[in-house]
Amino acid sequence: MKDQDLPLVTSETLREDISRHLKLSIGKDPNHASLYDWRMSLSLALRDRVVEPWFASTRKTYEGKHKRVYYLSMEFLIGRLIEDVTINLDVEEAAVQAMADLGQDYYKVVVDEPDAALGNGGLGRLAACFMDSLATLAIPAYGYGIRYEHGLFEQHFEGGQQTETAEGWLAQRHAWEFERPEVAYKIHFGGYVSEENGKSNWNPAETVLASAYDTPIIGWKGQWANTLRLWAAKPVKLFDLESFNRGDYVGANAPERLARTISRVLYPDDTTQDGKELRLKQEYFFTSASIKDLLRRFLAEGNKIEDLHEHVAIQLNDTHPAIAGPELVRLLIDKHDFNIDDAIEMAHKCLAYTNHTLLPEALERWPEDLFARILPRHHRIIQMIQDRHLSATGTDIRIIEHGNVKMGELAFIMAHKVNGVSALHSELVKETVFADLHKAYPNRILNQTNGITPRRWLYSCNPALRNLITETIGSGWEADLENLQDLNAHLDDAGFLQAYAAAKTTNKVRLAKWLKDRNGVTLDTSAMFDIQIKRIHEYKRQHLNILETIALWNDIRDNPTANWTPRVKIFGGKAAPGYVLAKSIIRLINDVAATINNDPVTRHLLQVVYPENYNVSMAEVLIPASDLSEQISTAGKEASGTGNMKLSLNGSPTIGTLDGANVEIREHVGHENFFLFGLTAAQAQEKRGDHGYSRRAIEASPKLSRVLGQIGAGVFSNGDHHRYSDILHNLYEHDYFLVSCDFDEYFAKQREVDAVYQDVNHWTRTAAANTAGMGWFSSDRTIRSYADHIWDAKSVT
Ligand code: GP0
Repeated sequence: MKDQDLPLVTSETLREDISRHLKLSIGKDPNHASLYDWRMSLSLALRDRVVEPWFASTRKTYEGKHKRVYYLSMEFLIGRLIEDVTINLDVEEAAVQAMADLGQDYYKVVVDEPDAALGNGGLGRLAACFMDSLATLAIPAYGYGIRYEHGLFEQHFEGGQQTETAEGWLAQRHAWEFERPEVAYKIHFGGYVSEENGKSNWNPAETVLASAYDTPIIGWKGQWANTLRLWAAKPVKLFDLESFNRGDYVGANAPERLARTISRVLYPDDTTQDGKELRLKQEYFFTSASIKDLLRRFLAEGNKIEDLHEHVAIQLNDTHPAIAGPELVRLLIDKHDFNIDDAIEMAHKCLAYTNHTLLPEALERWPEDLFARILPRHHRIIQMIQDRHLSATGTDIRIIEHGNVKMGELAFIMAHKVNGVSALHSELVKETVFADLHKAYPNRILNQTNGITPRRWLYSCNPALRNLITETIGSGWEADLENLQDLNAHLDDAGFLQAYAAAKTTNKVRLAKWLKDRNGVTLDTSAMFDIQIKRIHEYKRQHLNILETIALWNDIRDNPTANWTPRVKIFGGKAAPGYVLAKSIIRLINDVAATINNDPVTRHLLQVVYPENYNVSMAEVLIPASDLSEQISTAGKEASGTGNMKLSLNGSPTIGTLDGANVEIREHVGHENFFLFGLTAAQAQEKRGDHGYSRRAIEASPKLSRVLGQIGAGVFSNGDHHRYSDILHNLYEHDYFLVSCDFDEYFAKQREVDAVYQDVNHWTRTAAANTAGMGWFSSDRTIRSYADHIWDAKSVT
């Protein structure tokens, strides 16, 4: 990539553009403009500056006939965009100045933007980081997804219990997108297949329109921009005039309601699937529109369909878009006269699939009758794909089995490459979920360890550390994160360590202020900020953390004058609305917080805070302020984690298990800078065969027995003995996630953390070593590796 000069953006030109947009696009006089009006005007003025590089990128891709990457994902967890754009265009200073000249506070405007929360967690945020890196690396790419009217629900706590309300980011105008009414495809469902002269015809029962909305995604220094194209469902027929004329006004709206339901709401389940018809329709809806769109683009450029794989790489982000295989096969047969074998072969060369979990409840499978009813033609195509696979491999590994269509098997068989998301996870993929398929296709599985974009997750969210890094090693690290290694030469420099600690304090003060404004709580910023932020799930073991908190509380009360290390335990995360035990864990954390925070004996030493509605924007405030990163999943269960990378990069050492990418983080930052505990994946698996292990482990641990006894006695529930019987029963009787077995080692490791924290120099060096060692975890590295090993795609120079 050539480092061309960005067009000069001064605060004056930007100010003029903001004023013009306020007047002509928003229709407001400055005297009457609201915060919203200013935000729209600023966003539009910034968007104007993305358009040129966006056009230029499209032109270059077209002229050079470059291969394009199509990233199909049900989720894109974008967050806010103003800062993203000012930072990538390097116009933050100008924007701050321009707004100040207009009498406005830029940062107030920035935080007024609602998060685009079109995802649940790690999987969706990974897609967003990948879009950032694809643009930064100038790899021609489209992200394809759904323009949900309602993103992930908003979480509230009522009496400590999670409640949910609908999220409404599109209630306001979304300034970043361009509507493309001319780009629309008919998407069909249901009906039946008829045969005519050896050709199959699909006679669908239902049709909706997929209508495109484009958001340009600008890379670092504004050198390249790609497109995030999201599909909204619209009715083919706007309105049923006949019903209206009959006086049936509700019925008249039926076509519209039916269609819009498809892109109405993001399913809020993270790593579980519940086989709902609407979900299958969503998957087919966006996948079909995307495949039709990429074929149209490919043919419009005058290419021959036989060369498709040389110009198109399609990445399936999990199995949600796995129907892409049969859909592409269908279109090649019906519209391009391929025979079935050639069509399958072509689809195979274009498609690759990423697996994100081994949890059985996440593996998508559809009841065959439901599947055949919604997608009758694809059902048959899948049978043909299966037949060919069975005879080619001589195995008995089926896609359709026991009345289910298994999307993992479908994705694996159709793809030319299948990847896991961390070294450990990819090995487990080979040994467990896809063991048989791996034997049948031994060269198909490879690893691509996840990464995070350093632009959002350091440069933008942590200006204090960003400035120190640049002062210390110069700029360049933003797009070449391995440069952070140069910090290693400064780890024994007292001045550097002092500045490093000061940056952390700045961020902790910022977080404390944020929490004060939001929740009215006051934090001791010299206390260790110990943070666990992620979806609430048994395998992530937030309950292990809160049980350890209670045990620590007990110990402090037993001996209040000992040399304790003050801690603030911070939790953030949502539970799937139907996940009863996860919701119980949330309530327990809030109950424990209410008790402990009111204890005059301990409250200067131990505090628990759990701000509601954790999202990308909250992460941007919490992560830079973290001292300790909790990555305590049961080994073998967390595919990778990416929050672990963000925290470590921002100078928050990990207390964690050998799970997911923790293993690789520990190698990169150095074993001495990582607080390891717990069973390994192999030991965990073995332990499960050891009947009665949890009860024995609890009985062998006085601390844990005491804590569980307190919970059962109602210490945190106003004397209610039964409020947490689900959690207690689970721990005593099953404890599949081995909380009981890892408890004592976790508690002991926490006390080791306490001791190191008291040695300020030692602690700061540990934190800084984390930053220095994390360069490899840039999503730029991940994307380069996908480009080389899966897509055969190149950066445009
Ligand atoms: C995995 F299967 N992940 C799934 C899913 O449905 N949703 C989801 O967010 C996550 C994994 O749990 C992860 O380990 C991983 O880093 C992420 O996908 C991206 O690969 C932590 O969030």
